[in-house]
Amino acid sequence: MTQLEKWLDRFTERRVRRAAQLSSRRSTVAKLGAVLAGGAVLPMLPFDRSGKAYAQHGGAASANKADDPMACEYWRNCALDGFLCTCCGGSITQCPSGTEASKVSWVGTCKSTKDGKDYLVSYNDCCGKTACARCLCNFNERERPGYRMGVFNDINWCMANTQTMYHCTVSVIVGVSDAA
Ligand code: ABN
Repeated sequence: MTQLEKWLDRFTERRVRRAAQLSSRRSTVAKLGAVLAGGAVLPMLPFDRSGKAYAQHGGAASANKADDPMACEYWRNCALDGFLCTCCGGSITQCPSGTEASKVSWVGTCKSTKDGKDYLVSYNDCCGKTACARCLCNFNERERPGYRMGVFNDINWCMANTQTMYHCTVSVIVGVSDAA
């Protein structure tokens, strides 16, 4: 199964589960159970470090990709899980037309290849169209499981928007570390 197929599987599963929960009178009990079970089990689960390992894998070619906004390896994408908006008719910071930025987001801290500084990057999902399905990327530097929501990337952040359909993800710099 390709990475894209796996991602679409997870995406579809989540939507179906969510629809089922919303339509069931037992959803409150189910949610409570999920929270209790999740609280007990999640801390025991291993972190997925595969994206990081993949990021560290390349040589000269990946150095060039680190400066290419249309490549998964672009330096700002160090904690991005989703489709790059640069491949979907948008830009690094602009959602494609017909979509709007998610009202909530997750953040990552990525080292710039230009000046070596650490930047705080806000990843906003773009919402309102079906999944773009181009340039699927999954990097997880400093990413944490769902109980640390602000640094959790494996969720559809369009959930707080009126249009909840996920299309792609932009990465916006919101801060810089002045540590040397
Ligand atoms: N935050 C990107 C994303 C969207 C939908 C499902 C998983 C991950």
